[in-house]
Amino acid sequence: MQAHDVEQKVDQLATAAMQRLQAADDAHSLEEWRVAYLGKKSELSQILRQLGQLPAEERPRVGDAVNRARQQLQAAYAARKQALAEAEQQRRFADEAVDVTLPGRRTPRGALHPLVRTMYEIEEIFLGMGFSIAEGPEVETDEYNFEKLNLPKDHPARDMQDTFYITDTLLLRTHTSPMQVRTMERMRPLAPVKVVVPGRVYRRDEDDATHSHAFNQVEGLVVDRGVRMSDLKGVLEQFARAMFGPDQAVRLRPSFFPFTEPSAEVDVRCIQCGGTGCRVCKETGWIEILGAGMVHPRVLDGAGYDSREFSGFAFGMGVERIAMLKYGIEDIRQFYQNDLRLLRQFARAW
Ligand code: 2U9
Repeated sequence: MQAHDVEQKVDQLATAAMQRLQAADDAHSLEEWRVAYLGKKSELSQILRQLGQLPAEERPRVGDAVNRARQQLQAAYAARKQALAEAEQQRRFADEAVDVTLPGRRTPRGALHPLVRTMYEIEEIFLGMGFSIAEGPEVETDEYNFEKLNLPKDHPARDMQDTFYITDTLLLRTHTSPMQVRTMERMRPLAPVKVVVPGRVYRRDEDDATHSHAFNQVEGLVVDRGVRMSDLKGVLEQFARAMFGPDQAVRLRPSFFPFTEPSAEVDVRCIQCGGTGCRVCKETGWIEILGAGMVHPRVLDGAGYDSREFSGFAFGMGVERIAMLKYGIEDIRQFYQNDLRLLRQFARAW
């Protein structure tokens, strides 16, 4: 081969290589290009190895030409490599850009259901008066739910508390009172007994705006020597003021419950109108919030507290009713529908 031909071939190779370099647009194709044009098996390397076949006086010229071509390709390779690296970095900067001026995403925070909150508020008030809290099973025996509360079989007052039976003797409790009986039996002969029992209860009832077949109660019981009706009134007055405002007045109206004698229904001044008369209190100025009475001697004796030595008072309230009055909710069913439009109105820190 003539030196002239070799030089021409080197030129052609360099030109082709420079063109192909522009097509190498990632690290992989760039490496393939390097192996093809600058590698040990590249044509340039082969030409260099075959230099010895040329006449001695021509070798330096051809050698120079090959080296110049090599240097040109090496420089172009380095430049291309850096350009690709910079382009890749720019792409990643763009891809991974974070707009630190965007508003943050808030983590939604849960809150207590208004019924649970009301329950806690009620519990807190009685804890403040020295009561303990007890909870018991929702599935009860006929004996504890009825018999021990002076509601014998075929007593007409059982109609008021018709419930869901599981067997002849097992049922869903109609009030939390059975747990108060259990508390007395467990405490006996200690005194005083001062306990409130919150929990879910059941009645065989048609659901409407103010009734639900399952609802929540807080009941309370005090048993000691010398407990009087005035103690009942004082405790309930204290409760009404803590729950509905410091100026609250309470009123007791005679009533009947099988487990208390005497019995009373307890009213507070209307929360809506303050007593002048409105739709909420049906123009009476008073609103019923709970039932209460002196524990029936038969209930005391049945739980092991001799009614000649001990007396007591008890009360019961529907948590839904209290929450409806306090928060102005007009339909009891709204508590159970989990509609966030309602629940969010009560979503504040406890
Ligand atoms: C024992 C002795 C007596 C609990 C009482 C009431 C009056 C009462 C109702 C209020 C609204 C039920 O949720 S409601 O429908 N309760 O009127 N409850 S006295 O008397 C007891 C409890 C336990 C051992």
